[in-house]
Amino acid sequence: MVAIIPQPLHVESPVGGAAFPLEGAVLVAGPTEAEQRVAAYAADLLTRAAGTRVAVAGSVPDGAPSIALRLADVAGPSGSDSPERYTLEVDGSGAVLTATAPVGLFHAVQTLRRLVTEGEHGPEVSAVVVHDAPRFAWRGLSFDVARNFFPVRQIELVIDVLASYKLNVLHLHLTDDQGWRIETPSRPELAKLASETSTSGTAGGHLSLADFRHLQDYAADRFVTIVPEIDLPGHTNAATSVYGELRADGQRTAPYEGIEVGFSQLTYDLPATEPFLREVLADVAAITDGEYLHVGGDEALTLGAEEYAQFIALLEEIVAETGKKTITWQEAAQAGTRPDTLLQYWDNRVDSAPFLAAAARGSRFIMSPGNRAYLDMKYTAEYPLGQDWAGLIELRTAYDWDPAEVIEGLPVDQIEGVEAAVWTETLSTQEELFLMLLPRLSAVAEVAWTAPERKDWDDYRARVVAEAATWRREGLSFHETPQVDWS
Ligand code: TNX
Repeated sequence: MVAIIPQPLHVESPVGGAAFPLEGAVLVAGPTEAEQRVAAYAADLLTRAAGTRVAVAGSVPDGAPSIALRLADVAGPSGSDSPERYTLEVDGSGAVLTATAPVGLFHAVQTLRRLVTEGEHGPEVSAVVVHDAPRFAWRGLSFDVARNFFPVRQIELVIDVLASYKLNVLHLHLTDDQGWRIETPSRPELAKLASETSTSGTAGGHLSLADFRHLQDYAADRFVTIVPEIDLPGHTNAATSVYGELRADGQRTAPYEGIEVGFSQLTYDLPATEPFLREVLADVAAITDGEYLHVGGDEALTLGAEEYAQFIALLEEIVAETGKKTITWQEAAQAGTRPDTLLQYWDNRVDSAPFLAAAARGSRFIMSPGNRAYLDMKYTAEYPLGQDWAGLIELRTAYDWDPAEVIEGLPVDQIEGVEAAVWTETLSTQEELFLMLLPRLSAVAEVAWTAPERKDWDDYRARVVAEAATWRREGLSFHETPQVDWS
């Protein structure tokens, strides 16, 4: 069985097609730095998957099987013009991976890795032809490192998993009531004084500028873009615990280690507020490679509609002045966001009229419906980790949905893509984090990548079994849901 996740657009397994052995196989790639980097990544990935060394070479020794990476103008399957499209052809002599851009080669490598099986005479790759391209351009995970901090190595592991499922955005929720997790040079007190708290009572922490630089490079090597979120004007207790001048009463708030939401806010009319926003957002923009800054906008429950709208307009103006584009959570739609502000949909309990109105103004959406994509929801009522306000999310629930059907009447071409989200009020260790992410993140990845007519629960359920071997090998925990026969 060809067990690729996410399911490609076209897969053909020629009847009686021969496999090629990985023992003695060499990788060859075009001369550009990008191709050579993908080849080096492929060598490492295939070596780990096969348990035998697969190395990059300048040329192929006579008769040796080869894995060739080529940049060439491949026609997209079903007319796709996605720059991420790729073709993978495997026969008895080796594999040819073709793409118009390095990112397509990278995706082809991830597909190839899943074709490695243990044959009679060692690891091999079976004959197949794959033509593939994504449904949505934006495929990500929102990761809350504010309620509990997760150190650089654990964020790297998350990036590796994203890349393996062809997800291309890591949205880092860097600030919240419980902590400020990013160094901001204009306001060094924030990370210094407000990062030692967390909901688990554990040490806390923050990313230094060097950490953030490193993570962006690590992600870029895997064709993942980091989107930083500074959550404003609610979810701001960490900031007000440092600066009393951000409060109407001038008093610093107490550090917060609970899991309530919606109680904290900035105050628009205070003299300290706008300089704070400008300095912090300029700092974050200056260190961000990607084109987007996420400014939150969720659950500012203590703010009146008018003051909230003033904040959203100011945040959009400031972000635009830094040269970046704005993302907000869905609530900002009510404030009348600019058409080029991306809106992230999450709370499926509310009326969709404001989103349809925003869509009519030209807004585009990232779909993160809480009842499908919130991977901090429990699998079942008895599951020890997670929350349940958006519902219980067993694997099938995370799999069986179509982003185009979440907001009735929203034109599908205004859906930029899909993000899963993992909030971490109840999660503080690597083990807990991955129990919630896996296997569900692979399901949401298929929602984001795979054409709806190519999705099938029973087929996915059979394919996901093979992932467990990789997770075990990489030391990643996962929830052995009874919806899958893992044996
Ligand atoms: C809602 S989703 C929140 C987060 C919480 C999450 C817990 C969103 C934009 N706001 O602040 O962490 O629920 O599930």
